Amino acid sequence: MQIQQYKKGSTIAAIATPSGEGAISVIRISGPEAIEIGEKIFSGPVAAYKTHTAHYGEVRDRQGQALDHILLLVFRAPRSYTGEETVELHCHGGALVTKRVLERVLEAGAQAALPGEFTFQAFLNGKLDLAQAEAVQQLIASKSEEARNASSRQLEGALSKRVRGFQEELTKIAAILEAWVDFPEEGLEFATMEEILGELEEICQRMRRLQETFEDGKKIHQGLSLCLLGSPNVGKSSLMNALLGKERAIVTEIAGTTRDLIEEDLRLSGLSFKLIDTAGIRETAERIEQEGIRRSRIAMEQADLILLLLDASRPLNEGDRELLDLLPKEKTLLVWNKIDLGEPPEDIVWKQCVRLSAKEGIGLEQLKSELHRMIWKHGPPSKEEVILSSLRHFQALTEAIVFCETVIQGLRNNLSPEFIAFDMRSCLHHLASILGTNVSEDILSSIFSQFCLGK
Ligand SMILES: Nc1nc2c(ncn2[C@@H]2O[C@H](COP(=O)(O)OP(=O)(O)OP(=O)(O)O)[C@@H](O)[C@H]2O)c(=O)[nH]1
Ligand SMILES: [Mg+2]
Repeated sequence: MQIQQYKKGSTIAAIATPSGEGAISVIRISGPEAIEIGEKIFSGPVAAYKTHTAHYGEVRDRQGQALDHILLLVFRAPRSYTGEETVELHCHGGALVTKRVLERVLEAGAQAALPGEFTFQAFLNGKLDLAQAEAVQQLIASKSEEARNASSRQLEGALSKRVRGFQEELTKIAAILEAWVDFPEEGLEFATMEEILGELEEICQRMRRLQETFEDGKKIHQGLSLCLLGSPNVGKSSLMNALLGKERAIVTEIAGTTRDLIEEDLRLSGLSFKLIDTAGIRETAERIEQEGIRRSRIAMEQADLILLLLDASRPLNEGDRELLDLLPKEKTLLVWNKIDLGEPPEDIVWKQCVRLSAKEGIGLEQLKSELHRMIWKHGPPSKEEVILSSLRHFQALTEAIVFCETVIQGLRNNLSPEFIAFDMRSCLHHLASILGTNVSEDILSSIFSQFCLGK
């Protein structure tokens, strides 16, 4: 979808609730003619209603026949989500009823809204900046408590406020630099130069700290993949089932039971995980199993975290040792399984290690807390912290930092003021793009097209 398809200045309508049967469905109408359309289809005097009031009545077809008994809400511009005149119809939740009411609204003059079009109206009207608009969709798509919290903070404007803070401070410095361009012969006073450098260094440092939060942001918003790996029969599928709390994967005493990747969503300590069970890795001539093992190796490379399972009830075999050598230590947690049957050998040294029994459900809590420690090496972010969550913001901030550093270098090396002022403008330009003040239609299209219909 392209942003050009949005019908600027017209009145749009869509069903804002999910399809299917429910207690109520909400149809949203937004734009200059929303009130007029409300008048046409409703039994009461919509134009006379005060803003933020609710009214019970009938939606009527052209012949005056009642289509549904509804609650109509009025939000007069600019005090609405979109900043436009807005009418919401809360109808009975059947798919058919809702569809009929929407058809009536369209017949009365509204245009069918495209995905994200309401939020785009809000953005155009300055109700939300771009970072906040992006947070709307992120909030809706949140799969974990941490993601919900971070999106909600961004929607409230925490990130925007931080970015605006950088903008304000840098704009002051930019003004001094621009004046210098105009009157170069007067030069910059030594004291001013030192002050400017000091301030720039400090702002740059704060921007870098925000940039670093992107690592946490990715974990929070995209979740993490967690891959179970090991020789056949060590209990990978048993551990998957134990973590999920259901018999998802087939477990037997036969080595080579799992032959394909099995993926399931899992929520642990406020984060969302993709848990992947794999085929046990060993030398085999069996074709299906070979293919399964090939997939295990790919999953292993792509996983954010690996649980390497070893059987504590038997001595290590060659396959186990190969995996121990092969796996990247940083992202691998060593799991001694079947401790109900025996004690693990003591000569294996591994930084991150737990002992458990998948079958008896022993040690699962330790596994979870060890994972938590691996994920948040420096402790989890606090609820108040502003966390960068989108790649777009990360890239823009990175550019801004690079230009800020170039300005610092330029000042140190006595570069001509035009160049320095130019770099400063570029730095500000990239910061502004986070808030959406100067982004291209393509970028807007790619952001708003990810929205759901009716939002
Ligand atoms: N005693 C005991 N047996 C276990 C434990 N975990 C798994 N088992 C048994 O070990 C056997 C293999 O378990 P699976 O979970 O199928 O092992 P796997 O690693 O998925 O095996 P493949 O899919 O063949 O690679 C089964 O008989 C399980 O019941 C445990 O903690 N204690
Ligand atoms: Mg298995």
